[in-house]
Amino acid sequence: MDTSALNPRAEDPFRKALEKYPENVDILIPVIGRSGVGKSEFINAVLREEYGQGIKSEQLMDVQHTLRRCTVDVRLAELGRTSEGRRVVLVDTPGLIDGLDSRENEGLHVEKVANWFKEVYRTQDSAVLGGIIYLHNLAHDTLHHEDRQSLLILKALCGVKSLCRVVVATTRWDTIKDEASITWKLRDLEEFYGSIIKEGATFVKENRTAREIVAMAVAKYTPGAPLQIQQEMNEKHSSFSKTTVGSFYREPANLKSGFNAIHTLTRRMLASLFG
Ligand SMILES: Nc1nc2c(ncn2[C@@H]2O[C@H](COP(=O)(O)OP(=O)(O)O)[C@@H](O)[C@H]2O)c(=O)[nH]1
Ligand SMILES: [Mg+2]
Repeated sequence: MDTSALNPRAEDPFRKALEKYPENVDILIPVIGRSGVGKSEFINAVLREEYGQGIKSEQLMDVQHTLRRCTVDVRLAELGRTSEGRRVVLVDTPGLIDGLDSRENEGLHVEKVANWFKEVYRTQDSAVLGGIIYLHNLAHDTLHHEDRQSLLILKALCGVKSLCRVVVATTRWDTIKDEASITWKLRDLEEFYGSIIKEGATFVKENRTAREIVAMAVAKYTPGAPLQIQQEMNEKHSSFSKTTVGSFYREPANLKSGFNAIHTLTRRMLASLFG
């Protein structure tokens, strides 16, 4: 991949966001969410914006063309390095939940994401974690069980204190022609993600470019604040199954009870909307 200097323009939202980071460092921006939500496509959109349509297909992330998940491993997509040696690296991840997989398989994919966060903790000098982009499919007409479970997994990975690092953005704006429908959907989603927005997560309400969303995540620099999964795996040396998120797969009841709490919240929200 062409790694020529990124050198953002003066008005570029990247410029200010990048300046907060130490020089000569990779800024890692993981893109996470449910399987099929458009994580790989989102990263490809950034790569195309950055390098133009001439980008080679092997430089792009694999995009899912069937109902089954296709991103099964963590994969990195590097943007160019600035003259100060800062480089944004987007991280494509396996879906947190697919809905078609067995619970055991779902757990294995989340474990890969958890292990990646564990690795990042160990490479703090050369690479630092920026914000986390969490994607939601705007084209869905209803909130699914998997959306609630995926949100629980996000919360368990981050922990309450690190939810402020999350940028929630939506995909598939191009498939919805009706402006009013977009407004309604966004309003409902803002309520759905209210519990993390309250903790400082950003919910992107406008149709922003993928690159602008990455800049928002880069701006979420919180040095020296490990995620809950890093505290558990790196600092307490817990195995994945002993972590908060790992316990969802060890004891399915944990995910169910968490899910029930969100379900009650959603019911209350709907009751307040529709009486
Ligand atoms: N129309 C449209 N299709 C999208 C968008 N984002 C993703 N897709 C399609 O949705 C499918 C799943 O996308 P993918 O990036 O593989 O999802 P991932 O599992 O989250 O990585 C692919 O067929 C994509 O082309 C979008 O914003 N608009
Ligand atoms: Mg993918």
